[in-house]
Amino acid sequence: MFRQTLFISLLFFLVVKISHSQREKKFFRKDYKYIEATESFYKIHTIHKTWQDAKDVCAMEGATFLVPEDQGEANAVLAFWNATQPYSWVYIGVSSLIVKGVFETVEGQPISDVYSNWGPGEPNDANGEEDCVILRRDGTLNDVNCVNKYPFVCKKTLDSLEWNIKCDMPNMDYVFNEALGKCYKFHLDPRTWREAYAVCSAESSYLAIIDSQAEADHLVKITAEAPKDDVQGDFLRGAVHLGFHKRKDGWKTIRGTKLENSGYSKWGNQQPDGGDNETCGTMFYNGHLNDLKCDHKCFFICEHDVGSLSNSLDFKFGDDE
Ligand SMILES: [Ca+2]
Ligand SMILES: [Ca+2]
Ligand SMILES: [Ca+2]
Repeated sequence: MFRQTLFISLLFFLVVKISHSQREKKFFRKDYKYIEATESFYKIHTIHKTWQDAKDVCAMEGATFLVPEDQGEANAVLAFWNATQPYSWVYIGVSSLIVKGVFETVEGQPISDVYSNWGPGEPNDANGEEDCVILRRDGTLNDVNCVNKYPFVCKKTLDSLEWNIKCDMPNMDYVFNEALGKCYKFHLDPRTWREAYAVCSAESSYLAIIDSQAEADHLVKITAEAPKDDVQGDFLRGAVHLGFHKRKDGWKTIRGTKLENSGYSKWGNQQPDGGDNETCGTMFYNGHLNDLKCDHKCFFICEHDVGSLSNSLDFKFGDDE
C-alpha cells in the first residue's frame, strides 16, 4: 500500500516536473514569440483571412484568437507588431456575431471585461455590416465587416502550455509509435485534401506519407481503431487522405519524391482510375492507395517528425535535469 502510494506520488511529481520544465523553456512553437511581460506567446499571421477563418487558424495551431486583456497587453503586442510588421491593423478575437451590437470575446466575455479602447465614433456598425473587431496601430479598436481579409494575431498563455513528451510537441492528441519513431493523429473531422493538408501543417506536421509496409500496416491499424462510426455527416467513407498527389510528371509525395520511390506504392484494385479528375492521394481502409477527386471530404492522418519543433533549441527533455 505504502509502496503504491509512493509510486503514485512519484509519478505525479514527475508529471508536474516535466510540464514545469517545458514551461521553463518557454517554448511553444518556432513561429510564436514569447513575451515575458505578459507570460504569453504570440504570432502575427501575415496571410490575410476573414475573421472566422482567422479564429479557426488560431485553434488549429493550438492557440486562441488574441484578445488583449488590458492596456499592458495591448502595448506589448503593439510593440512586437511595430518591431516586426507593417500592417495598419489586425483582427482580434472580439465580435458581435452572436448578438448584434453586443461585443464579446471568443470565450464569451463582454468586451468591457477586457481591453476596450474604441476609436472615436466606433463601433459604428457601418451599413449594418460590421460585427468583427480590429486593433489599429494607434491602439484603438474599430468594428469592421467580418468578410474582409486582414492579418490577425494568435495567442497562447505560458500557463496553458502542455507538452506531449514522447512526440515533443504541444499537441496532446498525437500518438507516438515506438517502432516507426513517429507520431500520428487520425483526424475525425472530414476535410477536403487541401484542407487536410492545411490542418496538418498548422499542427507543425504533414499529411502522412507512407515510407514502408510497416508504416502502411500502422496506418491501417490506427484507421481501424479510430471511432469513425460515431461521425455523422456528408463525406466519403472508406478512404483517408494521405500526403501524395498527382503532379504533371506523375504521382509524388508532398515531399516531392516519386511515389514508386517512396517505399510504398501499393495501389488498390484498378487504381488509379480517375485520370485527371482524381489527382489527390488517399488510402483505402485496407492500406491500398487510391486516387480521389480533391474536393471529396474524408478523414485524414497527420504525421509528425519527433524533434522537428525543437531542433533549434540547445537542449531537449532530460538534459537539463
Ligand atoms: Ca466601424
Ligand atoms: Ca512516414
Ligand atoms: Ca480512384
